[in-house]
Amino acid sequence: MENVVEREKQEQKLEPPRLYKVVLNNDDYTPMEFVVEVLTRFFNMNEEKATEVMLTVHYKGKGVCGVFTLDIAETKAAQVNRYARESQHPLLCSTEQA
Ligand code: NFA
Repeated sequence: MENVVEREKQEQKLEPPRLYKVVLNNDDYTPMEFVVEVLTRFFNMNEEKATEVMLTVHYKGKGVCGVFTLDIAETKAAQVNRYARESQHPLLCSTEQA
């Protein structure tokens, strides 16, 4: 009982974690099909959603893949950039505070 009171006091002090967008940037060379594969593989999108986000990036210059806490956002961006470089595409993934 006392524990619950202490925990509730503690919870009231906590700020929500800051959130970061993982952003894909357009370029002229990465194949559309590769971008769709990245979005399905790293962001668990279905083909339809991945195609929609890919086209947003293609036509508007950038697009949001997801919103995460800092560690997860930076890890996802690094994984995408490593995979793109391994595949010899210039695709760039970055993070921005949400
Ligand atoms: N603009 C690229 C092309 O025409 C496709 C692309 C989309 C690249 C989204 C990067 C991000 N092949």
